[in-house]
Formats: sequence, C-alpha cells, structure tokens
Amino acid sequence: MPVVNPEKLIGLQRNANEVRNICILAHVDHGKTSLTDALIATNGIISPKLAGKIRYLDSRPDEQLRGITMESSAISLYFSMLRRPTPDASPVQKEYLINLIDSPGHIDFSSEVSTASRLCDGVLLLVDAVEGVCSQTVTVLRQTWTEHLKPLLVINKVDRLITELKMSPGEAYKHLSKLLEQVNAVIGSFFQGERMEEDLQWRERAEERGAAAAATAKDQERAERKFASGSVTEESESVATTGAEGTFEEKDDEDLYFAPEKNNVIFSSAVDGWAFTIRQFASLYEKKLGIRRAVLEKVLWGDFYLEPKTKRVLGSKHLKGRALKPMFVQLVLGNIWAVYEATTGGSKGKGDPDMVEKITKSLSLTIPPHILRSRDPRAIMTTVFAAWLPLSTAILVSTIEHLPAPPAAQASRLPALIDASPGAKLIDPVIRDAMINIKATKDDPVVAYVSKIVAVPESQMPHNKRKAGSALTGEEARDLARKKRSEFENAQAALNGESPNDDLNGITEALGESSLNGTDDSPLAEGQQEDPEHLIGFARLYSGTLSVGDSVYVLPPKFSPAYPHATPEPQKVAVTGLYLLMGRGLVALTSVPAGVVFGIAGLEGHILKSGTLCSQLEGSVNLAGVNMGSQPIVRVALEPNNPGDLDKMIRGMKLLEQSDPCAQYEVLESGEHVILTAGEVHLERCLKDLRERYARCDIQAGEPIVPYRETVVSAAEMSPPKNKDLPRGTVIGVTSSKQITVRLRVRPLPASVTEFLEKNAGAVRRLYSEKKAEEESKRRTVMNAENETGAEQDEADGIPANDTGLLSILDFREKLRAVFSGAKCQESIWGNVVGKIAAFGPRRTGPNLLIDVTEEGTCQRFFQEAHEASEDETEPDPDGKPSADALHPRDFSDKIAYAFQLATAQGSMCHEPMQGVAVFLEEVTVTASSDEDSSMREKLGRLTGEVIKTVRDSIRQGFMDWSPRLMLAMYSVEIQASTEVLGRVYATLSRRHGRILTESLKEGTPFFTILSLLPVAESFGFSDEIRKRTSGAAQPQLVFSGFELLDEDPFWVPQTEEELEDFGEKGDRERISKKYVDAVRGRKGMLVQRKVVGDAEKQKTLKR
Ligand SMILES: Nc1nc2c(ncn2[C@@H]2O[C@H](COP(=O)(O)OP(=O)(O)OP(=O)(O)O)[C@@H](O)[C@H]2O)c(=O)[nH]1
Ligand SMILES: [Mg+2]
Repeated sequence: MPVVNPEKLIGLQRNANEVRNICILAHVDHGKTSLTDALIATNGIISPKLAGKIRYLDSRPDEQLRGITMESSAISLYFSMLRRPTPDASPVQKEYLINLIDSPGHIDFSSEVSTASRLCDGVLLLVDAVEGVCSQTVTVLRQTWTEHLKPLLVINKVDRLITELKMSPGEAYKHLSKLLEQVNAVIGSFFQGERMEEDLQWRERAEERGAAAAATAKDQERAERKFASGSVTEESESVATTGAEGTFEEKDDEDLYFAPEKNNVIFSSAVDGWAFTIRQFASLYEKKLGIRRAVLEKVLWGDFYLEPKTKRVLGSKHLKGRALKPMFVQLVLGNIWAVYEATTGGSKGKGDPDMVEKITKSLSLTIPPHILRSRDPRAIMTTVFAAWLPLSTAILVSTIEHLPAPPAAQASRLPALIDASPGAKLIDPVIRDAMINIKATKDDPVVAYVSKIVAVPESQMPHNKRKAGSALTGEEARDLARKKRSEFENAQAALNGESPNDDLNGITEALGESSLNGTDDSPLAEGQQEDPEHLIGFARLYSGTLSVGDSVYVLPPKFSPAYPHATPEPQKVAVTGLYLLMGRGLVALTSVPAGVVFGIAGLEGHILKSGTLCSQLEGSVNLAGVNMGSQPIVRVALEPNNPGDLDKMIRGMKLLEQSDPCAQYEVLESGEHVILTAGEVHLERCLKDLRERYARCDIQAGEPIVPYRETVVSAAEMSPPKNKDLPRGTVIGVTSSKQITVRLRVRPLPASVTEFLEKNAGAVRRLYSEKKAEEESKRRTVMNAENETGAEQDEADGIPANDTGLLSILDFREKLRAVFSGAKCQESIWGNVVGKIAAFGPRRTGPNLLIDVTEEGTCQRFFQEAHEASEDETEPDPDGKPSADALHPRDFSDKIAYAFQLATAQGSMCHEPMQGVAVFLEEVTVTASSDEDSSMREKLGRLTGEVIKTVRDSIRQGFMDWSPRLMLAMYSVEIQASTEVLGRVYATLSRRHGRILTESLKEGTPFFTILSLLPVAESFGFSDEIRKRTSGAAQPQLVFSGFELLDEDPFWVPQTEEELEDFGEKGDRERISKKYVDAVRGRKGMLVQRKVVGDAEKQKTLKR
C-alpha cells in the first residue's frame, strides 16, 4: 500500500466537513493501540501484516516493553470511500481526514485521557469482550458523557470468546448481549443522575416562580387597594399562571444507548484483524436472502429468527417451540466461528483445509496459494478475515458515518461548554458565535485549546528530517522491520534455539528502540549529545485560522473574562511553528483552519501543561475543563548522582512538569527537589524521561514520600491527662519572657464536621480569598504575620470569585451549623461554635478549626460580615496594629492564628498535617513588662516570635493529651483475577495490610473482580508483585481514595497490670502505626526513640 502523501492530508484540513477528530478510550489493555495499528496500516505507514502486533503508536521503548501505553499520541489518517450524497444518488468517491488520538488506559495516566478527549468530537470506546465493563471503562464513559462526545462502542477481543472461553456462538451471543446491557446500564445511571438534577432544578425554579408570583400578587393587591388599577391585575395574573402551568419535560434517552441495530456497536478482534457492524452483514445477506437491507439491519441483532424454508423473519413469539438460533448467531457469529474452526481449529484445536476452501468459495474470496499452503494456520485465518471483514473498513466507515464532523460537533457541544466556562456571561458574543459556527476566515477570532505539551527532540523536528512526511515511509518501515526481525531471530536462535516467531514483542521492541531517522547516514552520536527538546502543544482550533508568525494571547487555566488583566496578565506569544501530528513524527504546516487537531510551537515558557489561546483578551473564553485525572500523590525526592548536575536536573524537572499532564515539581523547605506523580508506573516513566531526555544525567530517586494525616480521638481508655488539674486537652502556655499567657484546649472535631469541611475545602478556600480581597481593597497595607516569616504560600490566589457550584458565605455558615447540630455531640461544647470560628487550617482551608471562646473576642471571626465588625465596638482592630497605650491580647490575634496554621500543618507526631482537630482559644492575658522605655512596636516585634512558638507548641501538646491516631493515604484497588490465582492475590493483599471490600464473579466468565483498600505506604511494588505471582494474569488498578484512620495509638505502652501481663513490658508486637510514624520522623530528621538493645542479658547468653 503506498504511503499517503502529507500534502493530501493538509489539503483535506480545509474541508471541515470531511474531517473527523476522534480518540480511542478504554480500560487498560483492552486493545486500543492494537486497533489503531490496523487503521495506520491503511495509510501505508506500517505493513498490514504487522498490524495488531507492532503497536505503532506505542513509540516509547518502555511502552513496548511493558505493553502499556503511557502517553497519548495523535496521528492524521487519510481515508476514501464511496458515499451517496443523497440516498438515491449514485455513490461518489469522497476523501476524509481522520485525526486519531490513542490514549493510555492505565489509571496512572488517566489525566492523558482528559487531555485527549478535550480535543476530539467523537470517541471509539473499547470494551474487552471477556473482561467487560471495568473501572476505567466507567471513567471513560463518564468522560464521554460530561464532555458531550459522541461515542461508538467497539467490543474488542471477540476472538477470546472462541479461543479462551471456548463458547459456542449461541453462548457468545448471550454473553455479548449481557455486556451491552452492562455498558448501557452505566450510561443509564448518568442519564438518571442528570435527569434528577434537572428535575430538582426545575422544581426549585418553579417554586421560585411561584413565590415570585405570590409576592407580585400581594404587591398588586396592595397596589389595587391604593390605586385600584386594572392593568396591573392582568399582568400579575399572567405571571401567576405561567408559574403554575409549567411541567417538567421528560427527556428522551433512546439515542444515548448502544444498540447494534443502530450501527453504533462494532464487534472486533484487533489481533486477528477483523471487525464488523450489523450494517455490513445486512448488505452481505441482502441478495442472498432477498430481504431489504434496511429490514435486515433491524433484525440481525435481537430475538429474531429465520424460518429455514420460507426464509422469513420470525419474532420469538412465532417460534412455536422450534429450536431455531437467533439470526445473529446463525448468520453472523456462526460464520466467524466457522472461519476459526476451519483455520486454527477454534475450540477444536485443528484446522480443516476442505472447510477453508468451502468458506472462501462461498464468500468468493481469493486467497493466494502460498498462504493456503502455509503451515501457519493463523496466516490463513487473518488473510481470510482481511479479505472478508477488514478491521479498518468497519471502524473507519462507522467513524465517518456515525461520528460528527467538527462543524456539527461544535454547534452541538460548544454552547454548553462555553456556558460552563468561568465568567461565561462576559464572553464576547463574536467569539461565541465564531466558535459555535466554526468560522474560519482570516478575520475571525482565533480560539484554540492546548490540552497538553509534548517534548520533541531537535533531531525529530521536521526541519531536521531528510524529507517532510511521516516518520517512516511504508517501504522504510518494512525494511526496518525486516532487518530487525532477522537480527532478533539471530539473537534468539543464538540464545536458546527457540522459534523466534513466538515473541513478536521482541521485534516491536527492537523497532521501538531504533531511532526514527535511524538511517546509517544520520549523525546519531552527535544528535545524542546535543539534542535539545522542543515543546510542542497538542491543540485544537475552534475558530479562525492560525498561521505561523501570528501572535495570540495565552490564557492560563484560571483565567476568567471577568478579570482579563488579573495577574499574571496573559501575554501575547508568537506562533513559531504549526504541525500535523503523525504519531512518531511531525509535518510542518504554514497555517491551520478551524476544526483541526494540530501541533503548535512557540509556547515554551508561557504555558504549563494546558491553556487556551485567543486572539483577543477582553471577552475571551477559558476552555480549561474539569480534569478528571488522578491527583498526583506519590512524592519522590530526587538528586543527581553527580552534584554538579543539579542545574541540569532542575531544568529537566521543569521540562517534565510542562510536558506531563499530571507530574508536578516542588522544592521542599528542606531544599529537596521533589516530583509528584500519579503512581508507581507513572513515576518510573517520569524518571526514565528525566534521565534520558530532559535532564540527561544520572538521577537517584529516594524512597517514595507518602502523605499522612494526624488526628486525635477520644478513646475509651486513655492515659490520664498530663496536667491533672486541667480538663483533657487543655494547655496553659507561657511565653519565655513570661509576658503572655495563653490558655487553650484541643478537642477532636465530630467526624461529620471533619467530613463536611474536607468536602467543602474548595468553598472555604474561595470564601477566604474573597474575604482577603475585600479586606485588601479596604486597607492596602495589612501587616501580615506570614509576610514576616514568609513560610506559607497562598493557594487561594487567583481563583475566580464566581466559580459556579460553590457555596456562598451565608449558605456555608448555615450548612456548617446544620452539620454541627446534626452531629451527635455535646450541645454545651459545640452548640454555638460556628459564630466563633476564627480560622480554618492548615493553609487556611483545612479541616481543623480555631475557635475563639475568649470573653473579649481576641481573634476576628471568620463568618463576621464586614459591617457587623464595624458596628461592634468591642471587636479587635483587624489591622493588628498595637493600640496607643498598652499591649492588648488582640494585638496578638494574627500571631495566634498563624501559630494555629503552623501547628495544624505540622502535627505533633511526625509533622504531617492535622485533620479533625478543634482548638478552643480560652484566654489570653498580657502582663505589663518591666522595661517601660521601649516603644509598643518594639515590644510587639519581640513578642511575635515568642507567641507563635508558645501557641504552636501548646496546640501540639494539647493534641497529645488525647489518643493520637495516624491516618493513612489509601488506594482503592481493583483486581480482576481468575479462580486459580485468587488465593495468591489475597495473600499478597493481606500481607500488605490490604482490606477486601467486595468480591464478585463476572457473569459468564471465570473471573473475579476484587475491590479492596490498600495503604499507599504498602503499595510500592504491589502491582509488580501481583503480576509476578499470578504470572501476569491479574492486573491491579490503584486509585487514590482518600485518608483512612488507622485505629491504633502509635505511642501506647502497656500500663495497667493486666496489660503488662498481656503484652509484656515493651508491648511486644510491633505497632504498624509506630512503624509509620518512626519512618516519617526518620525521614524528616526528627528524633526517633528506639530501643537498640532490647535485652542485653539475653544477647549475652545467645553469643555464648
Ligand atoms: N486475544 C486478543 N488480544 C488482543 C486483542 N487486541 C489486543 N489484544 C492484546 O491485548 C494486549 C493489550 O493490547 P494494547 O493494544 O496494548 O491495549 P491498550 O488498550 O492499548 O493498552 P493501554 O494503552 O496500556 O491501555 C496486547 O497483548 C494485545 O496483543 C484482540 O482483539 N484479541
Ligand atoms: Mg495502548
């Protein structure tokens, strides 16, 4: 097959109606990349023989090695087919451009899925016929739903039903219908959820309208009494009736579901290279059965049967007890099963050449004799299928017929998307119109979204290639494959004499590793030395035409048209290059029209991960979507082996942060350079990238740093309070100069309150930033304790104030009150604390409260309205400036609040953040100091540090008066395992302190789905261990699921006689919580109390 000329693709870009932008989504290993192979082969980029095996888009060597995709990659494909412009017209040849994005299915890279789907209009959603709906399948279905993408369902790996599960066609049909039901059930649940929400909103609106109408009626009544005016009556009546009349519109959900008869389901086998839709079979049987195609399309799936004599279609009612097979089984699956049986033997294990001949004759296929003679039955099978039901045809035809072109997709998708973007009301109507109607002239505004940045080495840039075009021409690819295959075969033969054909992965690996422009004349060695990376953005143009040299504004992810000039103010950046994305290579373009997925250069240093590009700033739209990807939680400190390489490493880490949608780079206070990744596999990939591409130096990674939370509980048996005269948790702290005494009490918060605070952290953050902005506008010079110490950075900045879906301050206060009164806790303590909350912490948004119960109200209250403050004379001076004459407790309010932030950020046990702790500030007293000469300000300055330290330590001390608990970061783990390996999976899980939640058998398969919780701290090496112990049969999926209390006091020691008797003096058994605490303390360089020598006597005896 000749390789498609890039010029042709570029030409097609101008014709938006002939473009399709699609991405392939699925659970890990369901066959996405194998499927794309077949499509790529149609463009001559790889040989059809290698399709399904080479996994061309997995271009990284580690992707090939592990067999999973780690980065999404895009490729533009050409496809031409005969289409009728109208149903009656004769078909004409039409050409299409398909921009295809292959995404990773592994959970660690789920942010790549969000970035891929943002650019596309349609989705190929793959499901493994055996594994069925898995966790990521649900995630990608949800992604498709929320992004309003049009999906096509591909049930892949149907061959496994024949070869592995050895099902008969009838059983397979039942299995496939169940699978389809499962997928539709997931969609149904989204639909229900949305409908219920709409219903609720509608009710609320109706109520509002009703109330408004009633109010108007009352007004009007009053008015009538006064003026007896007739015209008002009419108006108000009309209002009242509209309010009562409206009915909730039921939406039709018929179109949403997958149904083979609607041709939105494709059955396929990517490795064997076949796929079909019902429509294809309908046209195959149209003549044979003499039934119209339209009719056949409706009956080929479902309970319809073919009367063998009359060739009439019967419904299940008319069967009259006859044992006929459904048409799908008889006409569709039966034939496919027959091909397997005839060639590879299917479930029988041996092929039948006569049957092959019969089949090829009846399908009028011509199979080259050398293949028929071949001893490899798979070769015959794939050749039959390639001629009969080629994979690419089914997929590409369905894509073109079923998935929308950019104009249609933008018209239907964008209005909702634009309305949901921040500050939607202020978006320029011209921009809105241009985007929805995909206007692409030079004068229309340019709006593009960059969903991710990829790093491309200099040597791979188009200007350094021998010629523009895809990375490998068909001929080159074949050549290379041939060369590598023989190399590989030789190596294998030399090693163990085994047949090299067993492992095609090896070839592909070799292919993957080979340099792309790896012809011998290219200066490879030189390239490796000095090969700087270029950052290329993956983007989609929604309106206008973008050309090289144009300047556009780069809007950061938090941009809102409400504050277009907010800092950091968006910059105009010149576009230095535009590219066609061709999988492993790029093709330079001079301009791109709206509706296209393309690569863009010149954004280096202006964009981190993603952003919107727009030709104007005022009234611009921010397209940054909700990222459903996993949050990065695995932190690892890195250091270069050679200290001189530190700069290189830092540069590399910054590059990595830009080019990975999930990885983050941080410098800890201790000066350590840390990367945050989504999980172990992701971490490995990041390290590899750093070492080999971005930093190009040897880098050592430390032990993964796992986050913990510290909390306290009121346990049944606790050691007595440290200070017997004071209630538990109470501490009286005196500063070292004895001038200030602070009395406070630490208490555990009711669980429901903690939960509420955690859930609404976003709201707290926004409320805080609003308050701050308000205060700042009033007083520009606020003396701020943090500014002096400069320890904490502010997360709250830059959040658009009108974020939708968050609570207002009053709502929030009321809800919090309700939660407090709902919690079953002592009314006397928690009764009216909400009004007294002074701060949230740590970072001013966390799930801990500082509650000011001092008589004079030392601290400013969080929920206090500004006007309340000014009315109330006794309120503190919020400036925190010393009053004229003497020092007052209020002068220290901000210091106390800051100490609270510090203490909650670094708890007592191992300096991890606290959670669910309330600090009651009970009393602050200031004793006049002896040196009367120094001014107030000087005194205050001197006391600041003392107060902060005292309060911080007191809070930590009060914390330890209760029963402290560690909270562990948990992964929820989903594992699919067959019965044989189930035991080993359980053993591994329990050894790592995992907890099984559910276990269910997948219907019709021998697979169990196990859902469990596993501490992140125990998860390193878990996936590998499971894979090894089950010989690759089980693949765990780990998703961060929050923090969970480990109900064990790390510092508990046996005290009562009974306990001493039971546990011995040392509390023999090692406490897991103590182990974790010590590990963290050790890492942070804190004191770890350990008994090095347990029992010297015994050791002596042992030695002798
Ligand atoms: N039996 C069978 N195996 C298949 C089929 N399609 C893919 N596979 C195998 O499934 C494995 C995973 O295939 P990939 O194409 O890498 O799957 P993927 O969905 O791209 O995986 P990720 O990108 O890592 O999520 C490979 O070993 C393929 O050979 C199929 O139709 N039938
Ligand atoms: Mg893949």
